[in-house]
Amino acid sequence: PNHFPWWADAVVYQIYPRSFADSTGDGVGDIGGIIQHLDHLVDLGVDVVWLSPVHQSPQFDNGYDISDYRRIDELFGTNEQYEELLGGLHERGIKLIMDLVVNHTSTEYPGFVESRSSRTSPRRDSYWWRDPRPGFAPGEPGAEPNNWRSFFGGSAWTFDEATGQYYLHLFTPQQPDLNWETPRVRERVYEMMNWWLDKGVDGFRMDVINFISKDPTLPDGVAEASGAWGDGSPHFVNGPRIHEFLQEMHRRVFAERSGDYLTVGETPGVTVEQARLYTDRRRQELDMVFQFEHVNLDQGPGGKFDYRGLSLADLKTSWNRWQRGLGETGWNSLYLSNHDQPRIVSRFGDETRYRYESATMWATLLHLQRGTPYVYQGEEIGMTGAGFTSIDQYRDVESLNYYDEALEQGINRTAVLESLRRMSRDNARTPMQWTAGPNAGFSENTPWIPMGASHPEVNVDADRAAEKSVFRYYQALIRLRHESKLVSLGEFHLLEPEHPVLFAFKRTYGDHALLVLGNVSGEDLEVPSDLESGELVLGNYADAGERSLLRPWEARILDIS
Ligand code: TEU
Repeated sequence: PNHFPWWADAVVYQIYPRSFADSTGDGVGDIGGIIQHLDHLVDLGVDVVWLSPVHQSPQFDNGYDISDYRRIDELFGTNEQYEELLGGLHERGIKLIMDLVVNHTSTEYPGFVESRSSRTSPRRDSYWWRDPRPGFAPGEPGAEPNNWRSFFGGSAWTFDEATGQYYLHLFTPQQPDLNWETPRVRERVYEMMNWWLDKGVDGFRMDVINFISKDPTLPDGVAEASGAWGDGSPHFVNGPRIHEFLQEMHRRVFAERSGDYLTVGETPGVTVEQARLYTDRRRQELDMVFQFEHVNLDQGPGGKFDYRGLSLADLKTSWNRWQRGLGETGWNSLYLSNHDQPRIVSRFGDETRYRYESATMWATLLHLQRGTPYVYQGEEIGMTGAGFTSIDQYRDVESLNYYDEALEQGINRTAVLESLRRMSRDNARTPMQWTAGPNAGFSENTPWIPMGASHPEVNVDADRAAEKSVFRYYQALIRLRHESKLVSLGEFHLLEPEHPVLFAFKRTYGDHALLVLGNVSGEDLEVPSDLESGELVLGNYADAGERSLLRPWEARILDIS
């Protein structure tokens, strides 16, 4: 039955608040700035906004370290302004989902302050505290309770002098992991979720939600072949009680409610099989998840800075597996950009000669799949990577830690800066480019992070006035999804799986069918003769061209019903 929920043909827009628009002149984006640009979202045609965290935070990880879950940080504004934003979006028919960061809190969260105050604190079991490894003196290398590593470098454990124990943090030492084994922890999370839903929030994007269940014995991970690197991920990714916890969350938060909500779990390391479990609507866990297979394809075993380049065949295989695997049961999110990923036009496209063509070609391949597309701020105008050349321009803790670690390991500075130029999260975090004015209209004062290199040329005003407008192309893609059940629900069929530069697939729904073609290269491409027919629905070149040829980065959608 195709009675899918409202989000089956919805498009979500992600706002990274500190880089969207600054209304107070302090160089940091804020809620007032978002309110000033709501009509940009209306024009684009999106249905939902996912707002990255604006809660009170010491900002060690740009707000993914929360110290008060019910208070908006003054850096971004007030609780009243948040309610004004919520009202402003709702009156425009746009929903707002909140970033839910509950795998960990900030070390400044009162519950952690209490937990660390003594071994007998009533909150001690809200986090993961462990003695030094037997036979080791506290603080001595190797004394950490296990060999898990933080995603941001170093051990996942920090020694706390006051109580002589270590606490677990999969991310920065300022982001201690909550212990979900403790019922009170879960209760507090559900209370907080209900508090925000009662205020009218329309759902949540759940930060690393598949990390919340750990193997409570916290066993050592398998030290990778490269030596000391302890990979604890088998013991905290998709852990033993994850489905139990998510089903309990659903019962305690959503089951009694009748509104139209959206939940999307960020689930690094998830497989198609696991995603079927997370998103099978009969299991009442999550509506959809962010998987990471396609955004890890250009990396080697050393992780994101071990750059290997993208093979199109791998991407076609991966996307086909996800489209087919969640074709009957479950649901896909569709994304190529977010605040953690390099900008797509610089990563997999051509940020110079064919910026418009490659941005719109990738958008076509993504938005014509079955699933819910996510548009990251700036993606709709083809914004490019930061183009930073000095470590002084970077702000992201992951990037700064990598720079120090890599230099310590003897990797030469040029290579490290090249890795950052390509893969740093700051590539997506340079300020949104609105106008040709100072700081591209983002702020009247010096922004918290340097403007991206493309800001003089690439901005909303210039793009929307241009002959070749990425924004107008995104409008067309989003309109197509809203108008066509085939686009939102049709079955996916990959074509030409072996072709090295042609990405071709079909979507079928009843007796309708669309053919989608993308030339993933900067050269002309001969189109296989059986893919020439059909009525042009949308293309990213001004004229229809020849059916036997795809021009550089050309995308073509044909009705072949
Ligand atoms: O990201 C989780 C996550 O998987 C990241 O470690 C990601 O793999 C990495 O950034 C890619 O290099 C979420 C948030 O999106 C991220 O911004 C936070 O830093 C992180 O969790 C901790 O909250």
